[in-house]
Amino acid sequence: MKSIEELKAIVARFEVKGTIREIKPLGNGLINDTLLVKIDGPDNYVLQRVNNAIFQDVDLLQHNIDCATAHIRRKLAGDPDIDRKVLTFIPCKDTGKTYWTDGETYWRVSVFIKDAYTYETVNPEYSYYAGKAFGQFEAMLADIPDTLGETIPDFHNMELRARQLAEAVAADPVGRMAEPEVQAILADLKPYEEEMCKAERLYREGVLPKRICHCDTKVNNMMFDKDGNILCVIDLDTLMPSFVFSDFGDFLRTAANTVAEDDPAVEKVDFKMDIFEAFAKGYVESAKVFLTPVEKENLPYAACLFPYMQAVRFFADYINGDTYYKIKYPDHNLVRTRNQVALFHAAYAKVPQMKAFIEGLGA
Ligand code: GN1
Ligand code: MG
Repeated sequence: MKSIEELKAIVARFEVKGTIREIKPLGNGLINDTLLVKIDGPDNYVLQRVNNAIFQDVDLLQHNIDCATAHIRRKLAGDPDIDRKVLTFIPCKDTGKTYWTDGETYWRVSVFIKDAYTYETVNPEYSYYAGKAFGQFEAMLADIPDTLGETIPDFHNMELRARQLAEAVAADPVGRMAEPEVQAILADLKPYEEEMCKAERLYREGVLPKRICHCDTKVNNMMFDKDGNILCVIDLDTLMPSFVFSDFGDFLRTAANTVAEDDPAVEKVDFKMDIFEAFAKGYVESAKVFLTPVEKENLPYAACLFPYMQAVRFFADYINGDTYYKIKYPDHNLVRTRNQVALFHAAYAKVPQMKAFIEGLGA
């Protein structure tokens, strides 16, 4: 990690206004490093080091973000609260681009949104608002004139994730395949693999579109105002063409779980139907302007796919020796895997109920 003086020098590369008072860690993302920059001036800022081992084309990534935020800004023109409803990235003094690199590390600065709150858990009322907000977010981006690229190619491609797990199992670089529990988890996941790859098949058949999605719709990536209204969606690195299942499924993966994604108490894991219903209602209300019947009828599948895919990703990282996700203790990825496997089973058992609810929402 850089020293405070080095961080200050990085911030000074950007067109920021005011004098820096303090720089301190912010949030708990698993990929990038995020810092709050307190300023004697009109705005505080967020400084982020973009993990370029994972996001290998930061120029493309910021291009996506610049296009998307500009497009949303055009749609919200005239809204007095526009600066809290869409992120503002600060250009770099030298290049005018919204990131700066020393050739090894990549940094960006955005305006810290005032009087906004993020949550790790939400009640049904907030889930309904979140559903509406993600539907609106996708609707606003549906007619973006620019071409956006995949910042992580095939990010939510379940076939690829299954292959990566199989490769990890075959390579077994740190000997974890010798653990009986690892073998048991593998056997537990395998029977569902083909079914979970359904989205890729529908895409090949030409009946499932890709749209610009957020692709990291964890609960804590939404900003609420003090009254519970959604201000904006943050963490836009994974904004890219994907299936709507990404945004629908990943929100529920975090919001409908009775516990956090890394809670070791797997017996407490359950899939909350009230959260599902509230979120689905809000989402379908705002997404119905573009949602096709195939997308809509597969929303319950999406609710299962994301715990499944996340289990596969955490599990592959555990087998690979923890090279991708930040971990806080040695078997953190195994604990996360157990949790997501339990969530997958809980959601899967509720598919008939979910289907009935979605059908009841009408056209
Ligand atoms: C990562 O960095 P963060 O916490 O927003 C990951 C997501 C996972 C999530 C699991 C680029 O997101 O896909 O769902 O962890 N992001 C990337 O908590 O892999
Ligand atoms: Mg995040």
